[in-house]
Amino acid sequence: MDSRAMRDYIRNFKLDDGPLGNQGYSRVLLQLFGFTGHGKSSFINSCKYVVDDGPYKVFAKVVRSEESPGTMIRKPYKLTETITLVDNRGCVKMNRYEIGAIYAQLGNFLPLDTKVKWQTGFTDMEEAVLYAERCHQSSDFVVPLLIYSAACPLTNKEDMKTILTTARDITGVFPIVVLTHELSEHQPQVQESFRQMGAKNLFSLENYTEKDHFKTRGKHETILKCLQEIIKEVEFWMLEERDAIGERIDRRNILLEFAYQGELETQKEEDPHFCLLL
Ligand SMILES: Nc1nc2c(ncn2[C@@H]2O[C@H](COP(=O)(O)OP(=O)(O)O)[C@@H](O)[C@H]2O)c(=O)[nH]1
Ligand SMILES: [Mg+2]
Repeated sequence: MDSRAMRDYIRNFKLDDGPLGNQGYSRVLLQLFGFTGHGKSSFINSCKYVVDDGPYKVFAKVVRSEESPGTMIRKPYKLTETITLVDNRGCVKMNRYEIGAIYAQLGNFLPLDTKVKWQTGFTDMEEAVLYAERCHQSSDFVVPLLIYSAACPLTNKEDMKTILTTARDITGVFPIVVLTHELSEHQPQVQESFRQMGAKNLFSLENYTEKDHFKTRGKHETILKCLQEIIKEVEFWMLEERDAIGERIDRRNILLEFAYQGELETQKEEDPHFCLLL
């Protein structure tokens, strides 16, 4: 397919068109996650650029933490009638709380476009999840997208693998890996590491950026191709019979279990005889 055909395919994709219909889902949420500075916001802007096919615009800005200390905003960007990209808060340290918060974001258990407190414990997490239940987010088909810079060789593959598999358990979909900075000399090594971790859907690309958004066929086609392949995955998953509400309940339980175990470990570190009663 050429650029125009890919763009039309992406723009025209609808969940209703599959043989089983939309099965209770009204949109696809591409849930971006990963380390701060690896190119999440740039990827959103690049996707808008290639799909809208207009002048380059900055939609997703870098939200500096000092602007809203202790809070986070999950910002949605509508790409097409069906597809919305979500700029989740990036993580810096990958400690237990950050990872718990990433899972809550990925599973779509935190509200969109609202400031929410950064959860630090089980009760916080439970409250946030109960709140999200009222926002009717179960009609979102969630696809996790790990944005990772190929300029950063992986130092802890075990931790990354755990994050990928837990993200799969919480969303029902193994994360699609998008490697940015594809021109980096470390790219082959980083790509191989992710393959070893079981990432089958792996895309390597160079984002358009504020400084360099000179339109090239190569960049346009690579980003369009990535979006097209993601949609094909969604079409494939939608061939199976699904239960939007049931899936959500199962995943909420996985998330709360993770938060509960985290709370237990923290309390035990403080008091070895501690026992959390629920
Ligand atoms: N060379 C290059 N720079 C990139 C790429 N993606 C992002 N950047 C730059 O990396 C910096 C951080 O990107 P940003 O999108 O804000 O990362 P985020 O924190 O994950 O949202 C910015 O200065 C971008 O211009 C890429 O693929 N190649
Ligand atoms: Mg950002």
